[in-house]
Parts: sequence; C-alpha cells; structure tokens
Amino acid sequence: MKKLYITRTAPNPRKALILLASKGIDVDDMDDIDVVDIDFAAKEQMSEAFTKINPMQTVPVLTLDDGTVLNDSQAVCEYLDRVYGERSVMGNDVVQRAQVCSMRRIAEFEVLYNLMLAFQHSHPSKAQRVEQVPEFVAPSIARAVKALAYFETSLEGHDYLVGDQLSFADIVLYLGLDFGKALKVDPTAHGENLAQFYARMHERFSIKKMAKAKPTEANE
Ligand SMILES: N[C@@H](CCC(=O)N[C@@H](CS)C(=O)NCC(=O)O)C(=O)O
Repeated sequence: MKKLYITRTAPNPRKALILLASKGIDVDDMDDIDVVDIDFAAKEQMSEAFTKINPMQTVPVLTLDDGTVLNDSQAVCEYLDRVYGERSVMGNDVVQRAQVCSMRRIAEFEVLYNLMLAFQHSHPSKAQRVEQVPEFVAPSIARAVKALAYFETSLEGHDYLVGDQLSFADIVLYLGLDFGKALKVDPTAHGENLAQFYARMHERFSIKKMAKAKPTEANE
C-alpha cells in the first residue's frame, strides 16, 4: 500500500489534497493510498519514526509500494497527477505544461515561499526549526505582496492563470493567498481579479471545506 503523509492545514501538503480534489478524488477514499496525518502540534514531523522516512522532517511525503520515497510536494504532485484522474493539472500539451510550470514557479517562489519565510522567522512554533531573524519578516511579506500585482494583471479577463481550466499554478497561487492570512495579508485587498479568484478557489478548497469528517461515537 502507498502511504501519503500529510498535515491538512499546511500549504505544501494541501497542494496534493487540492490537486486530487480538483480531479474529483477524495484522498480518504483512495483504494491504494493510506493517508497518515502528521500532527505538527505534537511535533510528529520531528519524531524518530518519521525522520527515518523523511530526514528533512517535512510533509508531504508519498511512499510507493516498492519503497520509493517522494519527499517534496512538487514530486508528490507530479506523481499523483500522472497516476490518478483523467486530465492533467500540470498542462495538457507541451506549451501548456511549460506555461503552468512558469506560472507555478512565480507563484511559489515570489508569493508562497516569501510568506512561508516570513512565518518561519516570526512564529514561535518555528523557533526550533530555523534561527529566526525578525528583520526578514517585513521585507519577505513586501516581496510577496509586490508579486501579487503580476497575478492581478494575469487574471484580467480569465478565471484561471493558464488556459480555461484549473491548473497546478492556480493551486499554488491560491495557497499563497490563503497562507498570507496568517501574516495579516488580506487576499481580497490586492485587486478585484485576485479577490474573485481567491473567493472561487476558497469556496472549493478551503481547509474547512476539505476537512476530513471526524468519526464521532455516534457514527463510529
Ligand atoms: N520543499 C518541500 C517543503 C515542504 C515543507 O516545508 N513543508 C512544511 C509544511 S508546509 C513542513 O513540513 N514543515 C515542518 C515544520 O515546520 O516543522 C516541499 O515542497 O515539499
């Protein structure tokens, strides 16, 4: 059985969950993948058992039946995209694939990554993980916000960043916007196109919307 290690509230594992959901697949209903929830509050990502699986102590991780370990969200998502569902969210032809790649990397490195950096350098829960430099926080947020103007323009007259259908670039941009809320960056305050894009994506893929139905004593 394959195993997918995730934390459902964290942006990088959410990429995998949203990718599958966008193809109509509920990760908890997959016949050949067991989901393993990693609890950050309990520091499970730092445990000896998980460190053996991924020495980087990060999620997501996908382990395959032959023992292959994929320990990066891009790799996990490339695999899931090719193996499950009918259409590719990475792009359906060579040019579209390249366009999705380009948009995804800008969303990742300019928006999501800078916001994650700001979080890591400011949030007490990350003090054990990185040597926190408070001076990094404001410039990292400012850099992410500056890049949003590019996406506001790109979305003019379009629902999605590439072509007329949802791609992995949209998923990463949405996660950047959603994560920004933890740093008081309002996803609806950087242009009308982005605000509408965020509202559409949030309606489908918010953490609340995708929360696993917790079994209760009554329905166990
Ligand atoms: N390059 C990795 C980064 C993964 C990453 O940073 N994941 C975060 C969650 S979004 C994590 O596991 N953090 C663990 C921690 O903060 O202790 C990827 O994209 O998979």
